[in-house]
Formats: sequence, structure tokens, C-alpha cells
Amino acid sequence: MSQEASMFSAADVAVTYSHSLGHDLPVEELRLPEDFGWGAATAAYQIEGAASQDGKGKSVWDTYSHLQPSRTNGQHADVSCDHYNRMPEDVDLMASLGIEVYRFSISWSRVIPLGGRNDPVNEKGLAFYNDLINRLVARGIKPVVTLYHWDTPQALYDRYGGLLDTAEFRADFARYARLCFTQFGDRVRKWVTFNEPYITSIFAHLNGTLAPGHCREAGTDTKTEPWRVGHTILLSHTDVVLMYACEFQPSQKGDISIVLNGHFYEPFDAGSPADRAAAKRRMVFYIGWFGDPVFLGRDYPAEMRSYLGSRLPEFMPEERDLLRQAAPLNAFYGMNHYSTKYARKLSEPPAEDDWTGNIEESSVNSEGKEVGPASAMGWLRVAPEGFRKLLGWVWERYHVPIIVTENGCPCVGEDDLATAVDDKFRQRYLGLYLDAISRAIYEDGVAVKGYYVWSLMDNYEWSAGYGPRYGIVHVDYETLKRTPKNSALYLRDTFKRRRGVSS
Ligand code: PNW
Repeated sequence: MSQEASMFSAADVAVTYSHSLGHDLPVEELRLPEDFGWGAATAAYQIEGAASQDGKGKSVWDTYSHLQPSRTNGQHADVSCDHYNRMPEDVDLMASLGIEVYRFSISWSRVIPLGGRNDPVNEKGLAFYNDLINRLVARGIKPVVTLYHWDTPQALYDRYGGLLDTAEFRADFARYARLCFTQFGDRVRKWVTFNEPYITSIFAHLNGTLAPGHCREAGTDTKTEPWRVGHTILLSHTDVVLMYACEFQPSQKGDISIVLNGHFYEPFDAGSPADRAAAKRRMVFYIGWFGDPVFLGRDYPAEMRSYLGSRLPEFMPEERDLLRQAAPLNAFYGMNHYSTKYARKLSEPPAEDDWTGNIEESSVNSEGKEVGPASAMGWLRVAPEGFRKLLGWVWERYHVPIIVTENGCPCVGEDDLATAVDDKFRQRYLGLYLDAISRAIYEDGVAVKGYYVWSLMDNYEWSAGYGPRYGIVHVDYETLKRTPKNSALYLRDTFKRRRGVSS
């Protein structure tokens, strides 16, 4: 069974742990380049809280997380980690952990409460991000800013369906981006336009497990909506890359790009040519969907055009020009990566809204072999070799330096503080994945430039609420006390060790 729909659900959380440390792959502490930067990542809705404080407008997540019956494990992020009110303490904590880069997202509706190009700006929202950025810079921590991490202003959704109206969304997003570059661009040197367009397209507009929750049951058009949403994101991204390059880059000297997520796929039955083709095809449908237009400046992959037909929007000739112009301006490939899966070609005809190329995915192959030990999320398996292969795949296809903008895992039992602090499973996962980066760099010749762990602290995991804990810092949701887990200390020490080794 495909696990895509359960990727974020609480039902997926209770996987047992028995074999999880049973694998004996040793962490080798392989070297990394001296100038390799490491940091931690978060997203606004997941940590900030302060849902309506200081004039913040609602986003689609404020609405979705309050639906009755609940679609989010009965939980919302009105308070969450209360980072909005505890930000100075959090920045000090980052500094004490030796964190060099902090990737966070701006809440669009905090800085423009209604979101639109003619709507008023919220000075208090701007002041919060200015203060955050100043504190980071004062401690030598580099800010990396994501403009869109899934929280479309609710007013834009109400006005025109948000990402479903390409022209309206493009215009509003461009104004929001310009405001951010103008306000923060003197100190921010790395920008991400969109986080994981695949997830916004498929999970929010087909499976319905993320806001705004469009799915077949809700009566929306799942055959075309995800592809329209992806199209809107690609064109909005392109506009803003060109805007940054023309208007801001010459004086601000920063970089801009996008963050794409994706699993690596192995064939379900390695002896079957159909499954081998399925694994390849799955990656094209997952990553090539966005990667080809963004980094190659051209149309969607041919496999997708022929499979999806008129479900896939066309780029107009002038839009193709924009894609072509913007492609070389994307300075890095932001990679969010967590795990590997098996892909199997299905023989029955696909559902009419199929988005995979008629492929089923699983964590177990035809011989009953698991792709790796399970974390607290059943789909998230420890599979560092797949990570290494994915780095190679992306490098070969796009030839852009890669920054790993998210990687991490939740462990079982982390509601309990003592268990959370002693997070051996996470330390091993991170250690093995850093070894994979080292191999990709030194053995495979891939340009990997940095690594940001997901996440700085435990936070609101979307539909799964506060179930899975991905933080390297534990958060007690009653007292909001932060306690570093041993993985935080491991990261600080391992980067010292790995970068101290001369070649
Ligand atoms: C990312 N997958 O989502 C998001 O950027 C974060 O906000 C989120 O908390 C984190 O990963 C952990 O889930 C993902 O299917 C969603 O591979 C899906 C996948 C990966 C990441």
C-alpha cells in the first residue's frame, strides 16, 4: 500500500522500536570540507505560536488546524513552542549549541495580514523578523530565509483559492517577496522561495492531509488541481528569482533558490525491468516535476507530459523564456531528504487522478527486506545509501551545488524527557547520513555545501500534531522548557571532528 497519505498522520506514529537499533552499520565519522556549513531548520507555523498576536492575520493553517472534526490529531499551533515570545532565548540556545546557520520561514500573514498586493503591512510583524535577524547576525549565525512554508494567507484563499489562481497568486507573492527583500535583504544572504512544492501540490490538493485539505472526498478536482498548484509555484518562484537578480542581488549580494524534497527510490523487485523503470520514473515524477523547469529552464519531463496529458498545464512561450532566464540564477539546490522507498509498477489501470505514474511504494521489497530500520514514523527509515544515491542523482541531472536544507528523524518515546535526551537512534541516523554526504563528496564528486538538521526543536508536525518529535532540542509543551538532546551535542562535536580532518 502506498504510504503517501499517512505521511503526516498520527496513526503512523506508533511503530515499535524493537529492531530499530538492531542494524549494525557503524557510523564512521567520515570527513567533511572545512567550509561545510551546518545549521538547523524550522518553519513559522510549526514553532511561532502567537497565532493572532500583534496583528497577525490568519493563514490556511490557522483555519485547517481548528476544523471540527479535527484533521490534525486534535491539535493546533496557536501557542506551539511560543517562539514568537521566546525568540531571544532560542537564539541564545542556538549560539550555545554551535549552530552556524539558521533556516526559518517568514509567516506571510504576520507581515501582510491579508496577504494581497494592495493590503496593508504589519509593522510589528516586520519588527519581529528584524529583531530575529539582528540577533542571529550578532551571534555570527547566518540566517537562511524561506518565504513560503505552506502558510498561504487565509484571505487570499478566500479571495481566489490561493495557489489555484496562478495570475493572482503570482502578483501577490511578488509583492510579499519584494517587501521581504527590501526589509531584510541587507542582512539575509540566502533565500528560499518555496519549501517542497511537491508536498503542497499533492498533500494539500490531492490527498488532503495538509491545509487547505483538498481531496476527492471534499469534492475538489484532484485530477487537475495539484498540477495547477505546482504550475503556480513554479511561475511565482521564477518571477521572484528574476526580481531578486535584477533589483536586489547587485547590492545585497545574496543567493536565491528553491527547496525540493524527495525520497530515493529502489526497485521493489530488483530483477524486474518494470520495477527498475518504476523506481526511475517515480523520481522523475517527484523531483523532475519541479527540478527540470527550475534548474534546466525547460518544460516538465516528457514522461510526465505523455502520462498526464491535458491534466498538466502548459507553459506559454513567454513563460518558457522566463524559465530559461531564471534557471542559471538558482544558486543552489535545496534538498530536503529523509528516507528511501521501494517502487513497484502496478499492473491494474491507474486511478483517474493518479500522480505517481501508476506506481506503488513501500518500505519492504519483494524479498520481504525492509529498506532500513523504522523511526517513530513508519515511512521514515534509516537508509543512508539511498541518500548518497539521491545526491548523485540530483548532481548528475542538474549540476548545481546542493545544500541539504532538511534532514532528521523522530525517535520513539520522546514525550519522556529522559528518553528524548538520550536519543541514540537519532544520533546514529544523523551520523550515518553525514557519512553518506562525505562519500558523495569525496567518492562520487558531488558538490554538497551545507547541512541543516530538521529541526532545531520539537514542534507542530502538521497533521500529526505534537506526536512525532524531530527536534535536537526537546520542548515540554506544558512548560515550554527547552532541553537540548544529546544529538545536538553530537552534531556540534561531529562537525568539529569531521572538518578538522585534513585531506
Ligand atoms: C518536511 N516526504 O516535510 C517539512 O518541510 C517540514 O515542515 C516537516 O516538519 C518535516 O519535513 C518533517 O516531516 C516533509 O514525504 C514531508 O518525504 C514529506 C516528506 C518529507 C518531508
